[in-house]
Amino acid sequence: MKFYILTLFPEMVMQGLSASILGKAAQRGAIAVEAVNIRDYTKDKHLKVDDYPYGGGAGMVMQAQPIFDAYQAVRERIGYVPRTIYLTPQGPVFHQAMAKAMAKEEDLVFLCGHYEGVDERVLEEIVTDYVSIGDYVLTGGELPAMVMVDAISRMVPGVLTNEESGLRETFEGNLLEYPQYSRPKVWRGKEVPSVLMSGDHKKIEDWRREQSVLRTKKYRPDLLKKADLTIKEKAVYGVNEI
Ligand code: 6GU
Repeated sequence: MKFYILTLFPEMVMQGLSASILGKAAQRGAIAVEAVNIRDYTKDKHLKVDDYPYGGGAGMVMQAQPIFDAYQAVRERIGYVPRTIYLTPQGPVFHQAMAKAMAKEEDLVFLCGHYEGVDERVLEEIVTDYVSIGDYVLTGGELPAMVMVDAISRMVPGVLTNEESGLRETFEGNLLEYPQYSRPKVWRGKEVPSVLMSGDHKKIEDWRREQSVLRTKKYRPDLLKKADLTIKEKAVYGVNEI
């Protein structure tokens, strides 16, 4: 999977995505990340990439030409019209199933906006998906792009080791993860739950499942409605059937 991130802040994106698991995955060639500097494509002699909005109002608007030319350079290089995501609070909210679906693409292009927005005409020309990462406003699309690249990369074969991908995951089955403990057995007077030291794998599995359901009920009751629960679990935990 190759990610192309069209941005005015290429260093920010590359720094954020070169550490830890994604950095190692890139070294192995499981993913590749390329930040494309929109400013490199401006035809303005002062390297300007924004201008005042027609009709007036606060702020500046990113102009169509540099963005379109940056996009075309990628498009010509890969030889087809790629899925192109514009990060905007006006899109549908990103979720795990979207990450999974996008991980199947060969290439993904992200357009990171700034200032008061992007000239609508270039969005109409190149964008295939409008995506938000949540109901709050950020100063630019870079952090959302990094969030999406992280979540999508984890779903690309070869990015996580066997052990990492074998972990039961939050949002698999719409349940939150159970609590984890490591040494020491007692820390600040707090003991590790004894069941985890019992060596009884069935009991441990049942306890973890119960903890997942209880946590989801407590912190994300909205998710619990969609969770894969057995009839018995629904009765025990008081989850209403439709
Ligand atoms: Cl994708 N972009 C910006 N600028 N703000 C956001 C967002 C995206 N998602 C939530 N807030």
